[in-house]
Amino acid sequence: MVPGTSSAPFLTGSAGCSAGKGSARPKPAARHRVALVAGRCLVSQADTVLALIRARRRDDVVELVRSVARDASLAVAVTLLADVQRKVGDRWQQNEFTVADEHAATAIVDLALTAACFEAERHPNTSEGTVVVACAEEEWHVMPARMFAEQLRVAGWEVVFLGASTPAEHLQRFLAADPPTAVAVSCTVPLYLPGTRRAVTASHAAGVPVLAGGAAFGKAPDRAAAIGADAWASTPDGAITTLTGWASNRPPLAAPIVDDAPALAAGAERPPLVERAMSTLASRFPPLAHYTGWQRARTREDLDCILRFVEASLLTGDDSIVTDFAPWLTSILAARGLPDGIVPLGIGVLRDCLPEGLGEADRLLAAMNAPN
Ligand code: B12
Repeated sequence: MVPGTSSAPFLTGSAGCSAGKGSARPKPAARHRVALVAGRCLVSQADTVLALIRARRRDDVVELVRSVARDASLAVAVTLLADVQRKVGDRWQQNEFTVADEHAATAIVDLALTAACFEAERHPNTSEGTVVVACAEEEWHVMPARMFAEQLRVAGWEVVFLGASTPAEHLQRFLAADPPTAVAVSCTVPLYLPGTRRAVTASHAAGVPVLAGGAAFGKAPDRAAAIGADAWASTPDGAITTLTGWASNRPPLAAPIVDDAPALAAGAERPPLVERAMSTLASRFPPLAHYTGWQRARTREDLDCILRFVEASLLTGDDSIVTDFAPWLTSILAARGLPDGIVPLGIGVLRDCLPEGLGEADRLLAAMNAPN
């Protein structure tokens, strides 16, 4: 699908295999004592940390972040590390960082976060309660969940951290065995909101209320309410207010506001739909005929990804999931040299192949394709 390139996966799958156009490692800067500045502008500090990471100065990163936690707070250190991670994500999106660059950066950020946690002063345990923090099924963005979990711990809560992608059934058994005050479910990418909804249902089956958070929920409580979460928070302070209330007064468990039947129906149609779309794409996009098996598999995955964003939108009743997705996808593809019309072409093919009865999915695909 990409004229003039040999590796030509179609949509987002291209991101995972690109060489990365600006991935050359900068020359190590002259060794200098890292400025330990709690009050300094975090944006420039994030640039400093990123430069240190690129120069493979792991220990300097750890020392800098520890000092921020010591001199300011864990919250300030987390804000700094989150800024760094966003920059890493932006560079990956722009095809300047490979996945390997991202992994190398995240590994150092992980270590720095651990060091900051040991440095930060922990409030004496107020015995308010225990919170289990988990990522939704299929969600592998552990770092955001951990950033949140560690701040909760420092605030005096007992935290049990389950890490990445926890299957809903296993979460339910875990919670039922020793019910905590609450479970905090983290979801970073809207693709994993269906798994988050299953986590909510499983937690409720164990009688435990759910606090939802993470970038996939956007900036308002609506998506969390749609999938039945009992509360949503975007900051540790907001979370603590809710959790403190729950510790003294367990809330009645909420029910989802949006019916999941349309999303499930669309999900059931997805595999045959993707196959039909691959055939149609072959007739509308001749280079597909020359794709390798690997490239065809990536193309299939990418069509699947578009449909999963549509399902997430159906599940939450929130069109902004698809309207935000389209420009993101376009920027990913543009950075990898794909032609301008590639996103509308893929979406148009999916629309033409939709079976009867998926009118809402069709409407969302049209919204995805509408010019901003
Ligand atoms: C590192 C990383 C990965 C790593 C994660 C490793 C790890 N240990 O976490 C790996 C390699 C696994 C990965 C994979 C993918 N990634 Co990624 N990843 C990132 C990256 C660069 C950093 C993540 C991070 O550390 N964030 C830390 C901070 C920045 O996150 P935060 O949301 O602000 O977190 C705070 C709050 O949300 C809150 N919070 C979090 N959870 C909770 C929970 C509760 C209850 C509460 C109250 C608060 C709360 O507290 C946090 C701290 O303050 C992000 C970039 C980004 N902007 O986040 C991309 C990013 C999230 N990834 C992205 C994508 C697309 C993917 C993949 C789909 C790529 C692919 N084609 O395979 C896969 C999905 C894998 C999966 N199944 O989950 C996109 C998502 C875009 C979108 N439209 O949503 C991003 C934004 C990159 C980009 N700029 O395009 N990724």
